[in-house]
Amino acid sequence: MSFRRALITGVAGQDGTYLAQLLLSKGYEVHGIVREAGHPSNSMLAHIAQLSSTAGARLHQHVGDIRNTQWMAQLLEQIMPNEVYNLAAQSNVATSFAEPDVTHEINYVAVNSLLESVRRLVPHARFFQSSSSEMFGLTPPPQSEESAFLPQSPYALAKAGAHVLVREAREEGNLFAVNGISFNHESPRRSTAFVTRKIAHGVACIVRGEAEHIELGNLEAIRDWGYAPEYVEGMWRSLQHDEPHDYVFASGRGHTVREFVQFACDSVGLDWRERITHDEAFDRPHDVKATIGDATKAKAVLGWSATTTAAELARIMVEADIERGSRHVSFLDMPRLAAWG
Ligand code: GDR
Repeated sequence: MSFRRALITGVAGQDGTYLAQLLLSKGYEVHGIVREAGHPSNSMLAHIAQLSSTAGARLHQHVGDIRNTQWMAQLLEQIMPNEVYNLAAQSNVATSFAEPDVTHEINYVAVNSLLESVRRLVPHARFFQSSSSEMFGLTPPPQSEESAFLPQSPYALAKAGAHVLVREAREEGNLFAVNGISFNHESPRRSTAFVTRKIAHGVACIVRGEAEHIELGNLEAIRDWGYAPEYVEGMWRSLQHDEPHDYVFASGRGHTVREFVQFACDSVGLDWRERITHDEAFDRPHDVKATIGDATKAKAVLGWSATTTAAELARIMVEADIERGSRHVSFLDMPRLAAWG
């Protein structure tokens, strides 16, 4: 296998850690950007580095902010990556209503600068942008690469803008640039700011007798939930193809938030009806009603498909939260992934 070097922005996040593990297992030298040295969110990376000393030696962390254009350019020149995965984002839709400017800076302006730097300094590098199903907003499911963007949040608006920049960089700037439009993808490495992990963590607390209920917002929203390690495989495959394209990564199955609660409760024999309460603090000014993806193209071109069902995902996440106990550490999902190191 020829030697490959990848740069991952947002490497300490859920997708970043899974992708780093995948690339290390394939022999890559992996450079990842983290925001702060020593931050608790970097603990999973440290753990990955310890899984195998040879793979760990190929994992390099760089501390900085992707909004710092000059620093990012210097880093690109220093690393000269063959592949760049832009996973860094203000990724919380609810937060974007409260912090639209920061969301715009990170999710749109910084992507523009990064594309410019890639074009100027490493034009042969392959570029992956983490696009989002939220961009479809009001467009009813099923949503594919051809569906219209009708964003309903500052988050979705910024992601849609970045998506267009990446497409232009491919079509007019001759970059090998790919948008991966991922639908919701979850794992025990999710933070509790997202509903699936909040539910899994809440169920584990109920099982331990530490809580009675889970307080949630909109239960009727329909999402297409898949298992994150499968989605980073799709990201990697999209950069190995002969030509750059945009792809939807999704399971093609939609469930309400209420159903996800039911799956999580069923996995430990709880009656979900007795376990949820509504708290309007978690309602959003606008909430996307339904996203269900059509990943036909990813299957046909990349041979990629999502296999883990939402019910299996809920069980995996609840089990991990029960195993973790009340320690709140983030060394999650390690038995399953030890083999990847
Ligand atoms: P989403 O994920 O906004 O779809 O974006 P999230 O898990 O935050 O919300 C999913 C749905 O659950 C409803 N909901 C709640 N959400 C949260 N976070 N907390 C609650 O208490 C709660 N109660 C109900 C929400 O209203 C929503 O309808 C995720 C992120 O990962 C994005 O970065 C990514 O782009 C998209 O998925 C695809």
